[in-house]
Amino acid sequence: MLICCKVKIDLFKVFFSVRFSVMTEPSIQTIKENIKRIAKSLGFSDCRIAEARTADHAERFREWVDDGCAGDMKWLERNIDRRVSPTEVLFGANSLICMALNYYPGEQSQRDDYRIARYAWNEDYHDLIDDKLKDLNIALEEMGGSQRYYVDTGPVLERDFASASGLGWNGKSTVQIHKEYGTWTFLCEIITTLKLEPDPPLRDHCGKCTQCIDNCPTNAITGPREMDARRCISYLTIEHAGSIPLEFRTLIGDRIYGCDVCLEVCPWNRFAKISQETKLHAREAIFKYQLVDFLSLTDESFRDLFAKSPIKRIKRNKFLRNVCVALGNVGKIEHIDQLQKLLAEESDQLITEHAQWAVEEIQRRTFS
Ligand code: B12
Ligand code: SF4
Ligand code: SF4
Repeated sequence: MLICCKVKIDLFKVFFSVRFSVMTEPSIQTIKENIKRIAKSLGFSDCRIAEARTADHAERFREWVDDGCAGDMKWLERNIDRRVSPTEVLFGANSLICMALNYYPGEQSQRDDYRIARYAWNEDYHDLIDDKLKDLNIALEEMGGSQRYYVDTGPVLERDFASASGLGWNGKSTVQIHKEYGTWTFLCEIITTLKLEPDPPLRDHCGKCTQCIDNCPTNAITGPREMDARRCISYLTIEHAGSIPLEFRTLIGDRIYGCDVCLEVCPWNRFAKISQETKLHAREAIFKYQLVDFLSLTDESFRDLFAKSPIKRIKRNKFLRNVCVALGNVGKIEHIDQLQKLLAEESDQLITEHAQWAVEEIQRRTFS
């Protein structure tokens, strides 16, 4: 288990004070404060408590799935009852400890020929946060609780419970906004049998702003707090398995993995702070690549370059599919040779179909 020395000492102090307080029957309030202190010492940016009851917007979620908005993400259709109800996930659950981690890696290091969503500039947050949750779980066991913990790894409607706990509010983009860290937070939670006093929710602070809706390149935000995932560039470049529908290819622009537009335009990011997690700052080796260089990645060099990165999850063929779409949109005539080379040597049809499209688009833009 990787806990740095300072955190270890802090945890020891807190464990000791919890043990001591358990002997003297601590109040619910003291336990809650101790949990928040441990969460802070583990590097979480904020930690708040929600009651383990059915999610406030459970019905909306069911309708969203029924309307087909989840597209290929069939896993969202499974376990709906569990996703909206923590007591279905953990028998005897009383509370959710909801946490946010600031991942903002700054404005630097994005190249001018392609864009990668900031959350994927370096290591996979699932692994990084899972380690922290493991440590917090040990502390909670010491306090007598049984737990299940997730960071987008289980059936939990994370934004709904984050809203209920007052971590932030659901912006019109559907992204959860934290007053201090803006949109740049990962969410995670521990469902526990410990009965903790819930924190009050925040009110909505979007006001009259509609920046995210107005600027979404594909009109995926169909109304305030409504999104059709099938239109979202994040879905199209990460989750969608097959060919990218023609109607979206040009709109994707130079985005090769995820999309940050509705986050970048949000005024609540004016005071965003750089994350303390250096493993989430831009990985130099990735951003050394020019867009066209990615075409020469083999399975092996793809795995090496994106080791421990979330990008590794989409595998080489979906990644090169995305690179070809971006080249079709921003590539130059001198890139056609590399695309032709790929067309001659590549056997994966998903890649060749998009490479052919890229060649035609570059020619069309250059000669029309
Ligand atoms: C599926 C999914 C996606 C899909 C669909 C996104 C969507 N908006 O539904 C796609 C692939 C498009 C996607 C994209 C992104 N995702 Co995503 N995604 C998820 C996942 C796995 C499930 C979300 C889900 O259930 N969607 C279905 C809709 C209906 O649910 P929902 O947005 O959660 O909305 C409910 C709540 O918002 C609730 N609600 C809560 N409070 C309030 C308040 C009011 C007043 C109302 C009316 C409703 C409401 O009502 C809704 C209906 O139940 C979650 C992890 C998880 N387990 O929850 C991560 C998660 C939402 N994603 C995350 C991230 C970082 C992103 C991206 C920013 C990545 C990127 N840069 O490319 C984009 C953002 C795009 C966007 N505008 O949402 C983070 C969001 C963190 C945050 N601060 O909000 C999460 C929480 C993962 C994590 N653990 O950190 N994602
Ligand atoms: S991530 Fe991009 S495509 Fe998806 S809703 Fe936000 S702005 Fe639109
Ligand atoms: S851009 Fe404006 S409307 Fe959209 S989430 Fe941010 S504050 Fe709310």
